[in-house]
Amino acid sequence: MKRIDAAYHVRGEAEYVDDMPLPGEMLYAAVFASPIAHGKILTLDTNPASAMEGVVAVFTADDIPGQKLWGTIIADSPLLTTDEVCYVGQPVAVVVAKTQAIAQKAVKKITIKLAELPVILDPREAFIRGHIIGTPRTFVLGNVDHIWKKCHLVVEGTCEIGGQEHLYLETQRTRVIPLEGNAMRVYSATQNPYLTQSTIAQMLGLPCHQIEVDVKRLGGGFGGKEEQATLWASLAALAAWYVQKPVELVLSRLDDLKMTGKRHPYSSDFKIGVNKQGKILAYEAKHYQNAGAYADLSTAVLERTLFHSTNTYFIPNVRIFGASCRTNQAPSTALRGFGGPQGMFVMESAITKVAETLGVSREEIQSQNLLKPGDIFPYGQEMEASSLRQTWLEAEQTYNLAEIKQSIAHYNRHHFETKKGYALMPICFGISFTATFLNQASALVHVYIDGSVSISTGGIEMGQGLTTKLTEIAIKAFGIGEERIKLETTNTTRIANMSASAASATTDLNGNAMLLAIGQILDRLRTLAVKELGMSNPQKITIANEQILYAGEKTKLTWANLVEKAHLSRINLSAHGFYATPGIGFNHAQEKGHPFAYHICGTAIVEVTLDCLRGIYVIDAVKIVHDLGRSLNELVDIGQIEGGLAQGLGWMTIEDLRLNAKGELLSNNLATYKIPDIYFMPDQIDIKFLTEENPMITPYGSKALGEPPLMYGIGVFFAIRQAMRAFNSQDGFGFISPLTPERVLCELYRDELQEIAENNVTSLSLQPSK
Ligand code: MTE
Ligand code: LUZ
Ligand code: MOS
Repeated sequence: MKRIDAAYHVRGEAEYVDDMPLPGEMLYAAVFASPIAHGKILTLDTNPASAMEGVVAVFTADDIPGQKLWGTIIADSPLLTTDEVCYVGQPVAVVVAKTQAIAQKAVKKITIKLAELPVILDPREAFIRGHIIGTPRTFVLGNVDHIWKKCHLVVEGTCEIGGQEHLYLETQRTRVIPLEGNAMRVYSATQNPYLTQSTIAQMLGLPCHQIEVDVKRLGGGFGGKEEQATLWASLAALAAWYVQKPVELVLSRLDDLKMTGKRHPYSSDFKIGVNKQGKILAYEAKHYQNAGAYADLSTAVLERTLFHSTNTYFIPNVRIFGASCRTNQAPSTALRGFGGPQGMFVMESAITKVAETLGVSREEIQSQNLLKPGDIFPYGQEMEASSLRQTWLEAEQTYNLAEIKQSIAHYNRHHFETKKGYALMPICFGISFTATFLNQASALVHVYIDGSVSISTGGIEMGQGLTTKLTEIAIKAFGIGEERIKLETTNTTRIANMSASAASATTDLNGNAMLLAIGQILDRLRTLAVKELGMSNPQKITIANEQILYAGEKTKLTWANLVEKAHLSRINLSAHGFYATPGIGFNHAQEKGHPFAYHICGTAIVEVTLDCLRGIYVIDAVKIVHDLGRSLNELVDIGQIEGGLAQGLGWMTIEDLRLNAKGELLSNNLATYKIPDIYFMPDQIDIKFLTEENPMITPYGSKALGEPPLMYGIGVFFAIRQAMRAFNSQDGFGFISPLTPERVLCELYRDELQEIAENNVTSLSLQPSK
């Protein structure tokens, strides 16, 4: 089956918030935001804005009748701030005007006087000062302290890991329509309709049932609309509530870049000990997470960092520490991988340092420490997946690793100014929200008398192909044609209390809820069918190609006439399904449990060529073996793998978020923040799937897929590093991401650059150090 919305996208017919028919008299909101990263507000003058022709109203925190703070985990974030500003771009006031242009002009007329306060951007500094969100966490397995002295080699190091911008195509956007009786309908580009509903209700002091949130699809979310769409929706709702007219709030790209949070930067320490054979005996990591100014999802992101801190390796003695550190930048938030990639990067860095110190290949260390089924993760769960080693071996064999290594060695012997490198990147990613209660979903299914089907779930289509996958599931479950099935918008009046569409679990959760609803309807239809056919066993009824079969044999009944008969027999053709993932849980006091329903595994080989005179590199190939389970739609899945990979490669290499010391974002537009394009992507992307059915309860043996492929991209860092070492074998390249061409150059010629700096040299012939 083709992707359901492909044709709409290609024809430009796909509806987003902006494509909804304009209501009469729509007003536009714009946000006045803090110009500095930290300060006390002395005075705020909104009068010049209010006085402008075309301005309808200006709102500040004083106008919020209900709760002024919001946040899923810790409600510490002001919707509009009053006394203090804590990051550049923090909302202070909302202007509502007749046009977007007037609203934006009016924002510029607002004046604010601030007394500047110290700006902290470094998570370690925040940690030392005790600016910590939630409580630091420590996962322990075995006892590292007893083991260090028994190790053949112990190495230590530090990683600096950059953030990442989501760069969804559709910027944050909400349109709010007031309805009769103090109700409101909210069209919002959010991954989290219930959070939007409940936050608006609490802000206005209304019951949730007064707020209806409706989402057709997003122009990308990538985690950036899991928590943070809520703020903009709430501000639009506040305005619409007061003026009782439709109000739209949309962030321009530049405002979106400046005002919204990004992937968490981390500063981490590692210590790793191995025996003579390279078996890892002990591993310790300390993660200082740059959480930004408010809690947002940071403590959950940190938790996932801890869960994935040993990546694909079994290590008998482990201690992982992590702290969410409050800094003066926009609150860091969910981004594909949700802290997992950071934990895995540090682990891979530690292994790299071991391999470099011992003078062996990375994969020699990696391969002998791979998790086997039954191995224990530091968080107490047993590894259940048997496919990890299989993906590793298949990657080695299918892509002929021996030959790749040989040809790279050969190339490097015969080239001086360009060098090649490769890296293997195995991944293991836990599927389930780590907050167990979020692993629930519901679905509402109606069969109409004409045999057509309407399906609502709590899942959000954000480009990941959810609609296509849910349709595939419904087709299979009902045994009817695609044209019979319609996936409705995601709406809080049809589906209550949904979790965010996130954690790669949207199809698993919502698909299972939908199957439970469909199952109820099918049970009723089967009972009717045996009656109609004069048969006895409803279990023998199946439906295929819209034909009703009994024991596999065609009967006189079709889908269409069975449904019609059901209606005439007063049989309920609607059902609500509810699903909660069984068997998961976590004990926070002990930091042990079974948080994940299952794990996703795979292995990638990344190959690069580095121009050692310029620092620029080409990603030659990425070759992946991925355990996909039974695919619901292979085209969608390939798209997710390639897209996730692109995002991972970009995070590690060219996506360079820069703030100055005042906390102002320097990479604040698409000329200074570069993401991978078609030319940056490797010419060769090979993907091989393992297709064993998922033994866990998922729709038709499928496996979750959305986030894991991003983590294959981590390999590129170590492939480039290897090429760097082929040119300049000095020790002491940093584990600092992103590894931009500029950074590569600075690292390759560190000694020369230092000489320039120290001796005020004006010209220098660049030579590799050794
Ligand atoms: N793919 C597209 N095209 N757009 C997106 O916004 N989000 C990613 C991933 N793939 C995203 C995407 C993220 S962060 C997640 S958690 C999953 O999709 C969410 O969808 P799923 O649960 O259905 O995999
Ligand atoms: N969101 C969340 C997530 O709330 N909990 C999670 O565990 C998670 N994991 C990945 C992405 N988003
Ligand atoms: Mo994805 S980071 O779980 O939205």
